[in-house]
Amino acid sequence: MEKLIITAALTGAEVTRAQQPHLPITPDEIAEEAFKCYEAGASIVHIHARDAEGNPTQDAEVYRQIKEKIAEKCNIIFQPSTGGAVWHTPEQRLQPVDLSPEMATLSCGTCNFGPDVFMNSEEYIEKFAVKMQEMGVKPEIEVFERGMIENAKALVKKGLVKAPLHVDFVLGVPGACPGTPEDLMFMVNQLPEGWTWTVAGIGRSELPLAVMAIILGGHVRVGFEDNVYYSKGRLATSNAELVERIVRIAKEMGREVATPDEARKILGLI
Ligand code: KMH
Ligand code: ZN
Repeated sequence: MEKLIITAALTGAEVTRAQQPHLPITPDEIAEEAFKCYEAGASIVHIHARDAEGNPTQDAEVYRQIKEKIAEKCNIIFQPSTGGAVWHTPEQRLQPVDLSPEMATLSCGTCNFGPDVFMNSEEYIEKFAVKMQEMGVKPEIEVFERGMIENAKALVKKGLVKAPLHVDFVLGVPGACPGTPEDLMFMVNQLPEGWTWTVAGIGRSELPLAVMAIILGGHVRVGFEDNVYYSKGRLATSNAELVERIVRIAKEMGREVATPDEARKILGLI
């Protein structure tokens, strides 16, 4: 089996300090947390920037600061969000791609997102894909619902992205696909040969789906964006604590953990 790529999704756009007192918000805090996750065994950091008031921002300048501060500390793969928050415009969301990061997320369809709607029309999915191709950015395809896999396949057919793709199944978002083992299995079975995948289980589904991914040869995403708890009723003390647990479980199961450069090879970044 390939080595395990662990992504740490540090901040997200929705989580607040009231929900998770250890949430990293400033560029310095995010870079420090990224470094701790790198030391723990993560090879990718998925980043959402926040402004000085702690609100989600897609401002390229803030992402640039975070990217540079992380690069000063370690060689972890920097993966900014183009999902942003549900209220960001597509143009705002696309800004971090101007920094030519190695990867960025590309959500491949529209779904409910709690009380809101996470809007990704065909027109904008294609615009995002074209821009990423221009900037030499590998998309991580965010899949919240089954049809989004077909939208990603359509992008390949149109030559807007290059196969094999790397997919992140985001399962358990209220209003979208639940995070049960059956849901993950069904999704994985729809992927074309050679595509790679990771799973971000939301809330209590984070750990069981991560364990499934370790067993099935997929990869794992954990972090405060998806889940602020270590166990029922006990908040995690850091994103790194969640990464450390995945490393321990993977080792116990005989699955080695990829370094950032090993992850780059698996994902075709080098
Ligand atoms: N915050 C969500 C609305 C991504 O990062 O690409 C979208 C999201 C996906 O988090
Ligand atoms: Zn995100």
